[in-house]
Amino acid sequence: MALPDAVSAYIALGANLGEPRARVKAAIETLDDLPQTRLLRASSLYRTTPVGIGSQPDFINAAAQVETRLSPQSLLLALHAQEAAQGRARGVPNAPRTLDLDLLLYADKIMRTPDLILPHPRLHLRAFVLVPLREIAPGDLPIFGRGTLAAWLPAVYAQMSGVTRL
Ligand code: PH2
Ligand code: MG
Ligand code: MG
Repeated sequence: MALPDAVSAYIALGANLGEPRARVKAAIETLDDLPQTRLLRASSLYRTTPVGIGSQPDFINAAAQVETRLSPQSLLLALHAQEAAQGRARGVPNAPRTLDLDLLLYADKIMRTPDLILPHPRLHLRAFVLVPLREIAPGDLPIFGRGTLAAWLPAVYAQMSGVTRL
């Protein structure tokens, strides 16, 4: 890795308000500008049907891998700052959003605090996360304590028709 002592982290990107395609593209590039952090890989953009939040506009989703020297908490704060910079209003859970940046995996870290759960607690249940992630990560990527990335894909088979690669 180019940053000494850096670790790999995976981030899910999503947007369904404003200009979601442009926002997700811009957000991917911004990941490379975060302190102590470099963008390693980014998936294609996907148009996805909303999951678990009723009737909303379709989402644009993507996944990215970074290497970072930030702690998980610092990385999360940097992602939240980026959401705010792109105009996201927080407050109403699951309201349509201009930009959602979720920390999926941070090295092999398993943690549970009020602010951050790693791995992301719903990552293995969502095709809009697993499909972009599979594009940039190996199938044997461990989703810690819950098997591999490839092993989880069949579990979201029913959602696959709602995920279109752009
Ligand atoms: N994010 C959610 C809830 N539902 N559905 C899709 N398709 N894409 C998302 O990014 C998404 C969702 C909560 O963050
Ligand atoms: Mg989310
Ligand atoms: Mg979020």
